[in-house]
Amino acid sequence: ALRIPFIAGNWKMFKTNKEALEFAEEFKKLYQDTDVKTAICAPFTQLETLKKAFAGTCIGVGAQNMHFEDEGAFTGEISLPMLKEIGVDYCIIGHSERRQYFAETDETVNLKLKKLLNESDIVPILCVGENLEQREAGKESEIVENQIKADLDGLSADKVARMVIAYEPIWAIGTGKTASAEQAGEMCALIRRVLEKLYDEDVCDQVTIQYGGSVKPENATEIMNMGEVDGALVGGASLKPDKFMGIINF
Ligand code: G2H
Repeated sequence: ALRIPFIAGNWKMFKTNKEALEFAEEFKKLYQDTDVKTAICAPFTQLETLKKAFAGTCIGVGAQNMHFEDEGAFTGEISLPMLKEIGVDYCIIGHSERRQYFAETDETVNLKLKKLLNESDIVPILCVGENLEQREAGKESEIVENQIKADLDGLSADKVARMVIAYEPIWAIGTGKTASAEQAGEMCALIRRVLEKLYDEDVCDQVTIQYGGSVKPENATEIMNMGEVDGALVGGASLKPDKFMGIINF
């Protein structure tokens, strides 16, 4: 395969530091002899704990959000220099829950991507995807294409090539409803075609494209076997080491 499979966990707002450490100790023992890359995207308070716990392993650590300014009067926010100091490897940008509940827009997503890619080696995991109404109206391709265009606006090809993009249909998130493997494959293929149109074949070959939305050990194989799906962004099923390993060993 051209790209190494990449399965990332998104813990959302789960686990205390103590619980994160317990997970890490168990997960380290399980994650061996695999060619699949992995990372845990955790709440800010657990990032340092996880970086220390995973030191000397290939297990990456990611944040779930970041502000686009270096510092300022932005109560409750975390900046790139703060993440850099901890040494995080990844940062989720534009997750649908941030777009839905915290007023994230394509514009702020774009500013955050520019900040990350132009000023650090942290790999963004950009989330895109349509909601149920848009899917039922047959507008999913148009919606996702427009999101990608707006989110990547002004970014150079060499920067985009380093990114991970996760296709997460909003109607399949935490609902137990999974997109069919075909739907996941089709949309990941569409994202790659959009990248080829915007940049070139080289860039589009390098970008890792994940599917996200109710991925579990039971459906991981089918989804991962779809041509253009390089990985998965896993919420609920990433909270338990053995379950998450079941997906990594798809
Ligand atoms: C989608 C996904 C992780 P879950 O949000 O980003 O969560 O696997 O729980 O549907």
